[in-house]
Amino acid sequence: APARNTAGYRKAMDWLRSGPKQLLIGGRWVPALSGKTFETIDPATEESLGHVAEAAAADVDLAVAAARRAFEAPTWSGISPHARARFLLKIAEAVEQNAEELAVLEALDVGAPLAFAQRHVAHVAETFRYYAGWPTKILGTTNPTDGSRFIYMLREPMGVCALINAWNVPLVMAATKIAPALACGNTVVLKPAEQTPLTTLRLAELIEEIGLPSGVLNVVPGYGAKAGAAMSAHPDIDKIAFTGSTAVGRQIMQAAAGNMKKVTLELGGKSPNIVFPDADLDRAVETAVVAFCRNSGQICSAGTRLFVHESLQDEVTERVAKLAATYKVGSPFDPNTNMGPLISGRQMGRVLSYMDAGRSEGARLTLGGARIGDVGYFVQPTVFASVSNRMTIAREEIFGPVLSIIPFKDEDDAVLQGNDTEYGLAAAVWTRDASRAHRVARALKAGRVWINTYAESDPVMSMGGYKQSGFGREMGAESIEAYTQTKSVLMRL
Ligand code: TXE
Repeated sequence: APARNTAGYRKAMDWLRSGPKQLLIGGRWVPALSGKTFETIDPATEESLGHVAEAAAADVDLAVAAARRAFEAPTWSGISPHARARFLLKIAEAVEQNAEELAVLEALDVGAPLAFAQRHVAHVAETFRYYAGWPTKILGTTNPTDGSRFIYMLREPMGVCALINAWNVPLVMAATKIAPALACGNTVVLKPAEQTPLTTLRLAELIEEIGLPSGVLNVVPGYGAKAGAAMSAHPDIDKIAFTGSTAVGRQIMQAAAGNMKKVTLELGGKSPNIVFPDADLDRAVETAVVAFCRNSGQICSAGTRLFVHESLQDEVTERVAKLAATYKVGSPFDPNTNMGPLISGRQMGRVLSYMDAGRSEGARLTLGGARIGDVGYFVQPTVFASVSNRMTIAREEIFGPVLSIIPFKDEDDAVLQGNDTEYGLAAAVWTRDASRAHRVARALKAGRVWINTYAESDPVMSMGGYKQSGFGREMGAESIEAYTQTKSVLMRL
C-alpha cells in the first residue's frame, strides 16, 4: 500500500526494530526488575510488533517514588506557570513534528485506519496546546468577609497521579490525561493498555527529549492485574484516572479506597442516537454508520443504539445497511479502508458472540454478522433491525461494529428508551425542530449530547459519564478541576 512508502512509516519501522521497549522511571529507560517482557501484536496481521518491558508491583513502587521526588523537587513544584505552559507547547510541537510516525505506530498497534490515526495525532497536538493555555489561568479566589479577616482559596495540584488507559484510542487517551495533569503541576505514573503500549512509549520519548524534569512523567506498561492493580492500591498515589471497562472501574474504586485516592472513571457506554422524522435523513444515515463503525466500533461513545421513528424504520434500516455494506474492511494502510480489525482474538470472540445473541434473541439481521477471512481480527459491519431495547445487544456494550436499530413512537418514548440503560456516556438527537433538539438534549442522561452530528470532539468540550459510565469529566476546563484540589486560608488581621 502507498501508505507504507512514507518517511513516517520508515521511521516507525526503525523505531520498532531498535529493540525492546523499556519502562520510563525517573528519567531513565530501564528493563522491568523481573526482566520480563510482553509482546504487542498487529491485529491486522497477527504478527508481533515487538517486545515491551512488563512492569509489576516492584516497578510501580520505583515509578511512584520517582514521581513523588519529582513532585516535591523545586525543578517542578518551584517553576512558574509560564514554564509549565512552555513545556506543554513544546510537547505539542514535538507531536506535530513526529506526526506521521506516531500515526503509523498507532495504526499498527490498534489496527485503526491510518487516516483516522492521523486525525487523532492532530487532536493530540491540539490537546497539549489547549492545556498549555491553562497553567497561567488556574485561579484561586479571595472570599468575601469583614475587615478583621482575610480569606482566600488556593488551587493546588493533587500530587502523584496514576493514569491507566484502555487500548482503543491510546494516544488520545494519553494526551487527555497527561496534558491537564502536567498543566496543573502534578507528576504522573502512566500505564498504557497491554494491547497497545507503543504510541504512549514513543510520546514519552518525545516528552523526555524536550527536557521535562526527570520523574515528572513515568511510564509502566504491563498487565492490569499486576501493574494496574498495584497502582490502584498504592498508598503513595494521590489520584487515579482510569479509562476502561465498568467492571475494572469498580475494582479500581475499591482499591483506591485504601488511601482515599481521588478517582475519575471513564467507562463503557451504550449511547442512543435518535432520529426524528424531520431530520436531515441523508446526513443522519451517513453519520449513523460512522457512529457505529468508527474504530471498528471500539469507541466508548459509539452510537450503538439507533432509535428511529417507527414510520421510518424500514427506510432508515435499508439505507444504513446499504451504506455500511460499502464499507471497506481491511488493512489500516490501504487508503480505501474504512474499517480495520478488532484489537484481539479475545475481543473478536466477544463481538461474534454478541452477533449470535442478536440472532438468537430474534433481532432481524440485515447486514453482516460474521468474521472476515482467517488472518487478522476482521469482522463485518453488522446491522440488526427491529431490536427491542430489552435485548442483550441493546443493553450490553459490545465494542465492535454492531448496530441495533430500535423503533420509537413519539418524543417521550424516544427519551424513555434512550435513557433506559445503565450507561450514560453520550447521546445524539437529529431533528430540524430547534426546540425539540434542546428539549431532548436536556432530557437525555448522558455526559455528552450531539445535535445533528455525532462524535465531533474538541479539547474545549468535556466528556464523562452519567450512571455507570463513570464519574468526573475529562477535557475542557473540567479536567483542571479533576487534577487540582483547593485550600482555603483564613488570616485574622
Ligand atoms: O478492558 P479493561 P478490556 C470495555 C469494552 C470492552 C471491555 C473489555 O466493552 O469490550 O471493556 O476490554 C487495565 N486494576 N471497554 O478487558 O480490562 C488494563 O490493563 C487496574 C470500554 O480490555 O477494563 C487496561 O490498561 N487496572 C472502554 C485498562 O485497565 C486494570 C475502553 C482497560 O482494560 C485492572 C476499553 C485492574 N484489576 C474497554 N484490570 C472505554 N471506556 O472506552 C485491567 N486493568
